[in-house]
Amino acid sequence: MSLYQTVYLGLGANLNDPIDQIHHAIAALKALPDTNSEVKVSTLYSSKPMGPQDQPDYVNAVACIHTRLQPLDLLALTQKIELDLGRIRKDERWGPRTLDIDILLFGEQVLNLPTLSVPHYDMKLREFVIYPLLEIAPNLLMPDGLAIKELQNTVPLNGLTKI
Ligand code: A4P
Ligand code: MG
Repeated sequence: MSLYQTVYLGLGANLNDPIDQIHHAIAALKALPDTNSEVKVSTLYSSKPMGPQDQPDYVNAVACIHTRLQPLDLLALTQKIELDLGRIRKDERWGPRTLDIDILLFGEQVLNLPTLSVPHYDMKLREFVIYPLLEIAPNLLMPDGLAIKELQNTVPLNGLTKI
């Protein structure tokens, strides 16, 4: 049995040249320890901000990695990538950010830890997660058996466009 888990990550940025931020994030994911350097990435998408509207549109993408890292170790490393790329954590929830990396799915695991919930709590509702995810994993199932494909019927595009 392989020790490697298939992990899907959501990438989002809306400040400081967001396209560049996403490209740097992808390069950093390829360099993660105990992780295959082949990283599958969706197209980059432009999306309307969820949350406060007085902020720029986002650039979003989804990446797939194969890793032997444990979930909390991966979280620590993705948070380090966020910080290295200059994110300043603010109090405002859903406010603008240079780079946000969300762990969407970690193999088939369901985790409800104080610092990590997997699957990501809101992924089923977000067009900027579902459509990029479908692009790189059209037949993907959630741990509860729900096909991501089904979510196209309930999640409107809301202006999501490929860049
Ligand atoms: N945490 C728990 N579960 C996870 C997980 N699965 N992946 C904890 C990553 N982190 C997870 O995150 C707060 C804490 O969540 C972390 O310390 C971690 O222990 P954060 O990134 O500091 O806070 P946040 O991102 O401001 O809050 P939140 O609620 O996670 O926001 P989201 O859900 O990430 O949304 N609009 C568009 N169009 N596109 C976007 O990408 N993103 C956001 C942020 C708002 N609006 C957006 C977008
Ligand atoms: Mg987040």
